[in-house]
Amino acid sequence: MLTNPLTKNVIDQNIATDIERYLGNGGYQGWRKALTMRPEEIINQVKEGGLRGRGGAGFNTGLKWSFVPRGENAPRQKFIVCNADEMEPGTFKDRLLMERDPHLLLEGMAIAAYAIGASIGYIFIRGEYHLAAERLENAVEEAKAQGLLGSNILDSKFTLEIFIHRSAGNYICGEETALLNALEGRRAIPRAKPPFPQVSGLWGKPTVVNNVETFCNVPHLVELGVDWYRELGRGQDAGSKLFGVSGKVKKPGTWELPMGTPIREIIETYAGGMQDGLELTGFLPGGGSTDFLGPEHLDLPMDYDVIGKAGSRMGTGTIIVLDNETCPIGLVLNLSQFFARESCGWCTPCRDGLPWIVKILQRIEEGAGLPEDLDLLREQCQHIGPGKTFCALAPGAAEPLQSALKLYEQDFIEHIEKRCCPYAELQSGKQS
Ligand code: L3W
Repeated sequence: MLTNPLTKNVIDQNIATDIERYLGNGGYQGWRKALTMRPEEIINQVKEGGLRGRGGAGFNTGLKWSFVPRGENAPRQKFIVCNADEMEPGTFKDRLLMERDPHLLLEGMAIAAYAIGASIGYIFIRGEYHLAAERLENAVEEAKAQGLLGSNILDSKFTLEIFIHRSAGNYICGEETALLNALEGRRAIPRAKPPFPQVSGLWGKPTVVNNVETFCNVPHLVELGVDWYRELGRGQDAGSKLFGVSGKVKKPGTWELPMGTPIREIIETYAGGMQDGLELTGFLPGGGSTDFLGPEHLDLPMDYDVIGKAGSRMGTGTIIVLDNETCPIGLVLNLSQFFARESCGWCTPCRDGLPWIVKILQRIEEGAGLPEDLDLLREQCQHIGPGKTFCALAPGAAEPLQSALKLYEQDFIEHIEKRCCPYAELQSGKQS
């Protein structure tokens, strides 16, 4: 059985950057099969397969597609859009898929476009991802030359043109409605939801936006079926997932593993465990905008709802580990600086709240913190939390901070009482 459907080309180093190799590996079979199916059948299969959005939110993909209006009264023009603006701190999974298996993404997008009735697709790609963008551009030309994209695809009368759009660069462009504004040439600020893009998206037309990895799951799910796909998962969730680990582990990296793989197994077996002499004190399970979990959570399976119930989010599934020699306040400061810089500035709590948080964290880290700073930070987390801002950027930024204030409270207190960063002392002691 094919156990690593997404990364068979990546893991085996059998990189399928050209269409001949991709076809040789069984590529575009899902697309050929999809063209023999009715669009509703495909949507149901993806829904029942249990594929959930791999960009961070975990929304059911088939359900999302089913919201696109159909029938005579629906707008004729619809769009399919790939969110390839991978900028979440600690997240490096979509780049690998695009660089090493660009046709897999195109195939997934083509199936999605056919299912929702879109004739135009855009891949909105992070500006720094030059190699991925070049390989995708080349892949589009190759697929067109083989009649797999373009007009009257494989004599089906279905037409799809896919364009690669390089981002001018801003984290907020990864928010789906800001991304649509950027594609339209407007200022990249989020739009109010509802209406959701599936109903009113690009230029007001029905639009489905999915993450790179989400699209890459679709060809195999359609080709091999619901049961096969569901059985790939080890826990509650279906399919496989690219999990990553960064931080002071022996072998940081990205691996395709079954959904529901325990966190301990990912860190110890695949990432080789902590570097010698270091202990894990906590981790962010899915990128920089998730809540810290402690060592007592290491045996949890990586499933969306399980991690949610534990008080965090699986997010992008890319774990950032923290060790006993790295300052948790320094880490949260670094993340907060990123989120403050990347705020689009549209709403006040995010625009003004994040720089204020940075200032407070900075003075604590530099040994100038005040005892009342902890309450001030907790209050700020409330002001930028869910429902207080226009989009998920600021609530996401609050997650590592609010959880660090619980898990690492003693560290905050020590910084303030000792008027220094004890971890900096530790490092300088080691060097002398
Ligand atoms: C119709 C409803 N559609 C939700 C759709 C919605 C969207 C998807 C998820 O943020 C998170 C964020 C980051 N009717 C719907 C509906 N939808 N309810 O479902 O929606 P939502 O609002 O749950 O999330 P979001 O605003 O898309 C995504 C977090 O992911 N994240 C960020 C990752 C960043 C990258 C990157 O760098 N590219 O991946 C990581 O954790 O913080 O919380 O399509 O339309 N009632």
